[in-house]
Amino acid sequence: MKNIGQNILIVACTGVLGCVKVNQSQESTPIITEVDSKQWRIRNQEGIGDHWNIGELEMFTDRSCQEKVGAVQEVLYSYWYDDSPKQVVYDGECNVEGHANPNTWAGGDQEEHKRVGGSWLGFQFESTHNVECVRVCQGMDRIQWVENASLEYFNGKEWVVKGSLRLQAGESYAVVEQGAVALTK
Ligand SMILES: [Ca+2]
Repeated sequence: MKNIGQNILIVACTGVLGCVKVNQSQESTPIITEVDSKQWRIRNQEGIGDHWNIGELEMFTDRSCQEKVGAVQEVLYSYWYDDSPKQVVYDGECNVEGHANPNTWAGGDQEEHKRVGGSWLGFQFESTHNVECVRVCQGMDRIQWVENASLEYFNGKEWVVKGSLRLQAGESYAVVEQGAVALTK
């Protein structure tokens, strides 16, 4: 975790988005944004060789990755390759088998899904949260997992990038970091 130095608390309000609290560091970066949203997703920030495979996705409201967000209302995804039940991505089983296994999510393998930003997986929760960390159980085959992803939330109008995530093959935890997201739509 980066030292954010001495912080200045800024509360910015707009009619559409409500109030967003921003801890702005006097050391230039990072800027940690607190935002409450029901809808969160992770999105690939590098090209994918095949389908992105995720067997479990968890989100946490703290940067120690202890306070897990529960009460999933709906699974959000760019594409769902096979007939796996949507619950497989939040059933507590850290499936890393990949290859469109029945107990994993597999995104699309067409070019539009393999390009940067072309695949995403997330949740709509029953209540709003501020996500700071994710646990992801990805496939182990290098063409089915990504190292660089973004964490995004829906603000009522559009998806907004909160920051970047650095993931690993199989199971990994990642705390959101600011910047370093080169989103190509
Ligand atoms: Ca699972």
